[in-house]
Amino acid sequence: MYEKDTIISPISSVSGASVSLIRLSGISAIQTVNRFFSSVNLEKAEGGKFYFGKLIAENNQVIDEVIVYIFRAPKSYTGENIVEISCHSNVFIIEEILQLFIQNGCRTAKPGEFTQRAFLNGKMDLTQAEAVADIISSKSKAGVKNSLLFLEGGLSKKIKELKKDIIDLASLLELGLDFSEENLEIVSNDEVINKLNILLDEINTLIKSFSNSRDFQKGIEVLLVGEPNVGKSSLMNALLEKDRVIVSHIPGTTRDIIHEDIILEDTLVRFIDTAGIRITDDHIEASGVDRVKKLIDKVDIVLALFDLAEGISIENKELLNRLIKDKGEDVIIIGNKIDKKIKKETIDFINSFSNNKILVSAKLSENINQLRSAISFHIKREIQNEPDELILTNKRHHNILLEIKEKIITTRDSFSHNPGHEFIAADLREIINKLSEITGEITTDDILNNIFSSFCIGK
Ligand SMILES: Nc1nc2c(ncn2[C@@H]2O[C@H](COP(=O)(O)OP(=O)(O)OP(=O)(O)O)[C@@H](O)[C@H]2O)c(=O)[nH]1
Ligand SMILES: [Mg+2]
Repeated sequence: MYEKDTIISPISSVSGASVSLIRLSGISAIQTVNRFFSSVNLEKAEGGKFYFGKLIAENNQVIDEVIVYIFRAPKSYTGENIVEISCHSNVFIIEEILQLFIQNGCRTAKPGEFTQRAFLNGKMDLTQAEAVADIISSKSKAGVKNSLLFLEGGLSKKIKELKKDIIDLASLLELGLDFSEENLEIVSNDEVINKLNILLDEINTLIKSFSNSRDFQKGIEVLLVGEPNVGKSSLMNALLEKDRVIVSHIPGTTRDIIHEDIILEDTLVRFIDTAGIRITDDHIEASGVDRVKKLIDKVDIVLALFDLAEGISIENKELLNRLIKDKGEDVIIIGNKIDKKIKKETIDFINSFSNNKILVSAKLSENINQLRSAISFHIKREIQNEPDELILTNKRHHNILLEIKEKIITTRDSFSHNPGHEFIAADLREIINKLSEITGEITTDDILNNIFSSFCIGK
């Protein structure tokens, strides 16, 4: 059981919006807000309706004009009494409202605590609660759509069906035991093996879908690398269509890692500009370069830039060779400054690679659309935008399913070696329990705390 105190938190983001939402959930939510609400008696007010009025502090000062929405238990997100206050989106107002209620008996909600209460009150199972966090954090439209399938109970339904199949099988086996003296075969050994194989196929399908899910949640990261002054920051600005990064003719202008997000192909794409890669005595630049090398491993696409008007150092040639060895087709080679006189040696070097190559002028925004198309192509290849069936995105589900897969295999193999029906019942029970861990029917406080603490505040 959980503490039944009343919790409070902002549930909308503050910056830039005109209205913010604050939620109170718990037994005294309605009563607490009512003490400071000007227009109607909320304790007598109907649930499922909103009420306009002023929030007035204890010193009779008006904090804000607000709209208050009442949800009465159990017809609410958490299953408890909920009050949601729409106030003007201003940090001072939001802070004053929070403080008012905290000083009057509420407690700040922990990350994920609203959803945790919804789970504990039987409003949703664990896979649905996890889907709430996934929808919010998803960095592609496909990811959102997929997480919505989980919120609707897609995985829960699948788990329920699998459990029913195992329970049916266990019942038949038990019946077989009852009639074993009469030599009456209720279920043949082949049938048992066959049913376990079907179950294994279903589990394998779910497990396989996990490998496609990586970019759903994460989005795509595109890293710009190259020697100082090749035009990385200029290209970043051209891609973003705004002057986001400082550009100058002085090599080593960019010292830090700068990123900016745009949406391409219904996916959040993060462009990351970096310090030019060069062996240097300058400590700051050297540490920047170190960070770039770490980033290369982690990103989806690397744009390797070269200045077509300059020659290429041996070091840089080695760098590109290494980059392509590590990242393969995920490296797009960019020859920049086509508006200048091009050096043959440089273009020949670039052409010696089979990777995708694009010649651009970052400064004049030439061929930038061609580069965008190449990035789009990569995204489409990575992210299946219309997932027709459930794609597993959650590591916890994946790990449990891997355990179940192993258990089914050992159960099947030991059954085929020794079809003694007594042992298999315990094995099947174990598989059912593992499936119940996914939906949270069987769980521990530690597991729950671990899941919900990874949520953001206000979820
Ligand atoms: N002619 C021409 N000049 C360019 C082009 N792209 C960039 N430049 C110039 O090259 C210089 C360096 O550009 P930046 O974008 O700052 O280069 P960078 O790779 O970010 O440099 P660092 O941050 O120092 O590593 C600037 O003077 C730019 O105006 C281009 O396509 N054509
Ligand atoms: Mg730069």
